[in-house]
Amino acid sequence: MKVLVTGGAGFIGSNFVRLTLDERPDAEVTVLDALTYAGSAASLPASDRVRLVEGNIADAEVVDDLVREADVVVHFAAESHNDNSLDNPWPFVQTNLVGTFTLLESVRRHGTRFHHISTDEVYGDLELDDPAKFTPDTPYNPSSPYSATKAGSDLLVRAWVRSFGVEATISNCSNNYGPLQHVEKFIPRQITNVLGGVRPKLYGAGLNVRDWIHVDDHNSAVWTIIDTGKIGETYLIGADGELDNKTVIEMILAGMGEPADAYDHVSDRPGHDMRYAIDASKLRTELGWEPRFRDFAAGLADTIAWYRANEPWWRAQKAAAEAKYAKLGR
Ligand code: NAD
Ligand code: TDX
Repeated sequence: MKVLVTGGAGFIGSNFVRLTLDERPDAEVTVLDALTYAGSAASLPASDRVRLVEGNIADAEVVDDLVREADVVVHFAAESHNDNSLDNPWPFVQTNLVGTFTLLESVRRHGTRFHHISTDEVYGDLELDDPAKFTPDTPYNPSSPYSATKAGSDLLVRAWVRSFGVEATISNCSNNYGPLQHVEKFIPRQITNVLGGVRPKLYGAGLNVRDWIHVDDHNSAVWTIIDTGKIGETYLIGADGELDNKTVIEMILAGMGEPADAYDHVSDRPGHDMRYAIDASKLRTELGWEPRFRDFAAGLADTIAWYRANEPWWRAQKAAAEAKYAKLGR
């Protein structure tokens, strides 16, 4: 099976490539990745079953050559960070919308199976005391330029399925954690701060809730959907991992041997979504998927250990990421 993975040099994509090599002996992987600030060839495993092509998903010629030879396209590539989208939305429009459009036109031409990776943020946010969770029927209501462009990309996929018969599925997942995540994101930012003797930074009061899932659980669900999902359907991926940000920072500090209050409150993110929560019952009941990582504290301890052991991987990103935050006052 020839698998084309867009964005495979980023956090979730590179973990997807690893999982695929481990669990799919018949798979050969081509990664198409622009190697932006968020992507790194060093995140990919060395294997003669993996080929990295440096290129842009909005480049129709490059895309078409690779789609022509693929059995399935798994589309992770995106501009993925909310804070960056609030600072400069243009790359989000270009990659998330134009890039997804370019891929859709190519899979349409070649009749190739397509799986689109998206986010729970397309649904906006929930109140802290709302008993509801997001379901596939929740109306789209994105808050940031990032989530608006992801919402738009989902709608493009739906239109290409309905109007052109493209064989696509969509998944919307909650917040991922695990190894190889860029240090701009919440958990790795705080771990690498502590490793560098800097206090973690909590936005606002830190009451915002995220629904954490281990990256390998996200990726095992993606394979379940590719194998057994129904064309045209949307599946929500989550593992019932709701925690507020203050609790997560305290867990990181405790896990690293620091006092639980050794962090700073910084200014809040504009338009900051309060709570995300996923109801994954469609994926569980219709496709029989179950998460394997059910203990967040244990998964977090492994993630801390990974960043401790892999400073050469993250050190180069850290200064640039913190310089961006300094400009934003966060
Ligand atoms: P990431 O920023 O770590 O990786 C994105 C990758 O895409 C990078 O390797 C980057 O170089 C590449 N890329 C960016 N623009 C490109 C372009 N124009 N052409 C080719 N490659 C390009 O992101 P991530 O956290 O791994 O997220 C992957 C996908 O999963 C995204 O679609 C994101 O919206 C979605 N998602 C992420 C989360 C999360 O918690 N991180 C949760 C749900 C969904
Ligand atoms: O230093 C920080 N302090 C802080 O309190 C950072 C970087 C973040 N936060 C807060 C903001 C959020 O409430 O932590 C929470 C998580 O922040 P991010 O890691 O930036 O993630 P989020 O904005 O929730 O979006 C993530 O999950 C959904 C991914 O970045 C998206 O790509 C995915 O779609």
